[in-house]
Amino acid sequence: MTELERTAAALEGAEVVGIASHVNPDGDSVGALLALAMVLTGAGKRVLPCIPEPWKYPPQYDFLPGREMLIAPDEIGEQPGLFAALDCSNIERLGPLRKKAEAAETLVNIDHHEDNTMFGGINLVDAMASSTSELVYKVIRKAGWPVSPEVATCLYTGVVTDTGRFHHRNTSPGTFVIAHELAAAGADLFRVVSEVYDSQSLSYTRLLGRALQRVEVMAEHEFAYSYITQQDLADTGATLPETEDLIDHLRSVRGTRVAALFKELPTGEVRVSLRSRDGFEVGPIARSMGGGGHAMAAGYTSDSDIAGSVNELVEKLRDRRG
Ligand SMILES: [Mn+2]
Repeated sequence: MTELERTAAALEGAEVVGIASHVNPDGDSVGALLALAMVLTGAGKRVLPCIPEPWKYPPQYDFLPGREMLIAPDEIGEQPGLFAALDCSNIERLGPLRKKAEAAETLVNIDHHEDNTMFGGINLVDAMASSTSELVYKVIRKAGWPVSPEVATCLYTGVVTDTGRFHHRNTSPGTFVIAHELAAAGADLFRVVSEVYDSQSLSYTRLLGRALQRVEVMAEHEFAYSYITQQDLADTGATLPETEDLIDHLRSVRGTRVAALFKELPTGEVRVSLRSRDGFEVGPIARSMGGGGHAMAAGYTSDSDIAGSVNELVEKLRDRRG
């Protein structure tokens, strides 16, 4: 039996299913979560879908169908027999939901991060997949459950956002096959791009302006970076979850291969988002700093302030060049 068959069979046999995205959820984890929650509910299961910190739901995904099904982690009264972790490279990514996940009879790990720790009893992990939403789509098809237009819209959102609109290296011919099938199933293609990409808030637009104004390039490291402080958020009214795609503006600076965005957290720590291209891998750097992610899109959290974290990263870039 393949892991895909095992995953489909486990879900088919389950009665009560907990499902969770990772902390600081993105479009892929939210899309996969809502799609699986709707499909399993349709299949007659009792479904407990959660994001670990409900107040961190990214507002650009408010339009997604199924959102009203989400419950808060402390509202999970019963222990689900099966727990599905979506888009989590390790079990810590479940935050406060880790205990429920570990206590489940069957823990299913559905993910596409190359550094996945295989923490599940069933590990449907494929680093070649564009997104976790793609893997969830395959599970749904394997089990023979119907893909409604609402489910297709959620999964399409995951594919579109994790590939950067079919733009990043994880885009393959198979990605377009799945996009085609989701479009044919009735995914609302225009709504997805218009809600996710063409409807930024005025506050975020102003924050973006600040971040772009501050971009610095260190030519010797082919490195572009910028930063956002808590003061910037207070001044503009923007929130951190809105800044998920801001780094793509930094990655496109000509002559650079590595981009970083330093975001000051309310705790004073700094969240460092990394992107790279043309064969440069930032995944190993993020892991060496206690973080994780993909080869060319990764991140970590630093205890230093913004200036200190810039220096830390420059040291890492220097090491890598020898
Ligand atoms: Mn993903």
